[in-house]
Amino acid sequence: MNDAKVQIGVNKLGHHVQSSQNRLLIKGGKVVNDDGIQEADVYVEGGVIKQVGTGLLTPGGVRVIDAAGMLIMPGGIDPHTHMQMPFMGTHSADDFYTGTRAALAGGTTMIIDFVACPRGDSLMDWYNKYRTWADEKVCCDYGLHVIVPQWGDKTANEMATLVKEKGINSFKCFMAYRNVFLLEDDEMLNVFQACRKLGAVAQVHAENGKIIERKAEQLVADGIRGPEGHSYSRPEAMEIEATTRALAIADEANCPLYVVHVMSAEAGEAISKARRRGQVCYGEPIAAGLACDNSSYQHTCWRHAAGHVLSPPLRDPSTKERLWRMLATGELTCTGTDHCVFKADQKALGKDDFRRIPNGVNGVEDRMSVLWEKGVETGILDPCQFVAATSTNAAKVFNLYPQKGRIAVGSDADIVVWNAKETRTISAKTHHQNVDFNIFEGMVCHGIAEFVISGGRLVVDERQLKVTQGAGRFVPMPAFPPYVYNRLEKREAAKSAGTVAVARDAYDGPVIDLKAEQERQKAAAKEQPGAAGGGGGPEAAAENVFHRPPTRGGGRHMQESSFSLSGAQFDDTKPARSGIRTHQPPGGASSGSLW
Ligand code: URQ
Ligand code: ZN
Ligand code: ZN
Repeated sequence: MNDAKVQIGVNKLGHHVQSSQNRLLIKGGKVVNDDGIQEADVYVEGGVIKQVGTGLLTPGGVRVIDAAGMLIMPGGIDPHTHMQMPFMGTHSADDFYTGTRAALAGGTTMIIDFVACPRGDSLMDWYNKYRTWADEKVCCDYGLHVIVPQWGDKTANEMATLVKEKGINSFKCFMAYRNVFLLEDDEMLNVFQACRKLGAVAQVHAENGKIIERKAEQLVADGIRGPEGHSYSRPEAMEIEATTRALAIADEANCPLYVVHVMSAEAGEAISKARRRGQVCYGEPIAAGLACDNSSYQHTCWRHAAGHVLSPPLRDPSTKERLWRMLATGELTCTGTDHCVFKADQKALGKDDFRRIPNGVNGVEDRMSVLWEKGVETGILDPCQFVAATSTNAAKVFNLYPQKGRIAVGSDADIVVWNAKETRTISAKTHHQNVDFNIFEGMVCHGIAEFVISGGRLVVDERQLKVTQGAGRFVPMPAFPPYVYNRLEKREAAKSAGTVAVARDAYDGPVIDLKAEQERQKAAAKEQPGAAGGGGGPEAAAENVFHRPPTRGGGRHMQESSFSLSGAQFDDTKPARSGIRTHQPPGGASSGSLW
């Protein structure tokens, strides 16, 4: 891990006191926003962008940054990181200091991490814990999403407090990791409904965790214990199924849904289809999924293969291309990293059993370069789309825009001066992430963060890191992001306009007496040959083949065969019926109970 110049506590001075050290004029570059590129200078003072244009008049004592031939872009926002997260018996190795320092080195000026509250614990306690951990360590601004591992009155109340008082506007549900995070469908519906009411964005880790668990058990029983088992146990179908289910549940709750780490192209397509149907939902591919594939799980070096273990796992090599296309067309919205690193000795917890390998890979430092190289250098994205995918869209979805995600007067001075002409080679030997492995090892990338400005402070100066521990701020994310909720509210109103009770005359005919009907059926069953105390013979034997109880209509259970060895049919002994009587007539059943 590279060393950096570290200052501690300078941020505790107010911005006004620091401003004399933080008057910056970025000159001679091209300003890139998601909606256009212009040749302009940018003047920064007191942590805020004060002027954008040419021929700017600026006060004396200004540090001039020469951006000739370079791009001036909004700093990256990584909406998906896990710093110092307690997980699988250990905790991720990058803490809020090393992780945000690495982020800045790569041109990312804000992270949104996850409060990882385990099942049974209080969301509020864990939120406070994360704030304490992060506030004293972060080198750049940060926000928090909150994981909801259970449902109940307390959860509902805590969610409300977090939104109304604590700057939280998004909650994540896990469909995997049983007994720790996994939520059942009805619990998820409750969380989504609560999000809708509070104006929050629901997020989901979409994998069918229970089926995966069974598959993993079987693989281990069959002797597959290496990291390849991680990939075999989590087939793409489990991600597609869970994504589709989550979308359906979110639609039912009229809740916006953000699907994190979309690793499967078909899962991405499910999101895209839902968007085309009008659903307010978003998909987030991550740098790993856009640049790596599942061949790494076949690597004969255990460390190498285990180093790529994350969930959902990397997919086949054709997936990357499809994810990229969906990002380019806007079918997928943001890019994150799911940065969650574990060193070799931590990954080794699973050396004899892949189920114990802590899940997670690096990316917070690498994302901007990897995406530039794989996305812009290949002609899939233009620089404006790059800005949208790495910064602006996340700012919009999580209600940080235009404070973040834009180079404009009044926006926070979170800026990267990007040198797209030069290349660097990614390596664990030179990166700043606190881990001895890099999934992008050896990748040569155009795009270097030549200068990075975070909250108006120059934190990367001609590629040299000069971070300040604790200088970053917690950025509250307000409820009801307009980018998300404006359309959702209209759509919800249009949807509910179609759900009206039909005016009709009340039914005043007879209603079946279910109790009497049951008694009658019981009596009839006793009369039948083969019933206890009734007749015997071959027909009775044939009847006994059908050992499942009859359906409520007295018919054969659909999972039973209608074939019997004697040639007798299930309903041979039943009187023929002239028609089918339905218990749920069109217009609804007359009783409140299902059966
Ligand atoms: O699932 C996640 O997001 C975390 C907890 C671990 N990282 C990973 O494997 N994707
Ligand atoms: Zn996840
Ligand atoms: Zn994650």
